[in-house]
Amino acid sequence: MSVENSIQAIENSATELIGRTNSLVDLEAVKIQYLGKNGIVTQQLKRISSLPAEERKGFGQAVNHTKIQISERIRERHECLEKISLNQQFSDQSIDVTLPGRVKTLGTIHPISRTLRRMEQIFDRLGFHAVEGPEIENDYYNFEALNISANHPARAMHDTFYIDDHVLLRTHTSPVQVRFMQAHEPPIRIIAPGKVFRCDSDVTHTPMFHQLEGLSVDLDVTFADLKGVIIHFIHEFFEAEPKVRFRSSYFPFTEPSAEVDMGCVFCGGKGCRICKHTGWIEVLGCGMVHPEVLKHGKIDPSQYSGYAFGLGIERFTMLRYGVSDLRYFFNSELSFLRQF
Ligand code: 2NL
Repeated sequence: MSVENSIQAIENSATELIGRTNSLVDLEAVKIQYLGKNGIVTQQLKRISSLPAEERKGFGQAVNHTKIQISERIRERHECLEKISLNQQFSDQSIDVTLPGRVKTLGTIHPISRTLRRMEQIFDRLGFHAVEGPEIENDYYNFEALNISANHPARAMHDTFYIDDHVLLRTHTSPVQVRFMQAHEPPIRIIAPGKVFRCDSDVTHTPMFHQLEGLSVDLDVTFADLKGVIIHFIHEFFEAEPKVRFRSSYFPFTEPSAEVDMGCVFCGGKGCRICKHTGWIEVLGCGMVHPEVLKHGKIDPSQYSGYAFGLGIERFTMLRYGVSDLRYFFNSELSFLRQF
């Protein structure tokens, strides 16, 4: 083989090796193998001094040419491998913007809160302002001020949670209204929503439930005003105009007193399971504030009159949303709560 041919063979084998490298590390190894201090090409250059003078020039030129060619192939391959690695990096790190996002589960408003807000809105438009008061009360505000005598069955241990002889969990939100009367001159137009507690637990009773009471005290307030407000409220709340009837009843804190029934919204009055085949559903209690209760509220009954009413928020929620069991409101079952 001629000298030129052997140099060409070195170039060919280097070119082939370079073309087969798949990483910059491999390429660097080939570079060292050929152009390094003890590389194949470098060794050829070292041979020059041992050649006869007339061969040196041609040999030197051939080796240098090969060295330049190999360097150029390495440079090209380097560029190519760098591009491949960069593209690999891009595709590894790329973000697929078409993938679905992470689902954020949002909470929902509890149906009791929804009903409460709805009631507050309706009464707000009628000029009633919502007020709150303590859930832990004393027997004066919970019973005495409401004309509930000491021997009244509601005062018994089995109906009321007592903390001690005089301190208890309120059994209705009426104490809020008594406190409000004591602190404000008429005209008074308030609603008192909130938690109430009774020592009672079965399929249709929970020891804690929610009540909304209303109170209006002014000059010349009559039962007709009460009827107007209650009928309007029922029509607004149910977004329908069921019949409403006032049935004579008794509460210690109102006189006269009435219970209010509305035509069954489920059967249209024909009779069904929900209205127990009467065509009527009892929804609230009301009446003209008893003069003794006005006096406890520091209001002169010879000058002012007032009406009051009380309703259960759970019951209204069940009727509006068709909830069949009271216990759904308290057992935190997500499949139930997510419907609202
Ligand atoms: C019911 C309905 C009612 C009242 C609550 C009340 C409050 C004051 C004065 C007079 Cl401060 N009355 N509230 C009146 C009538 C009915 O609740 O079924 N209760 C057992």
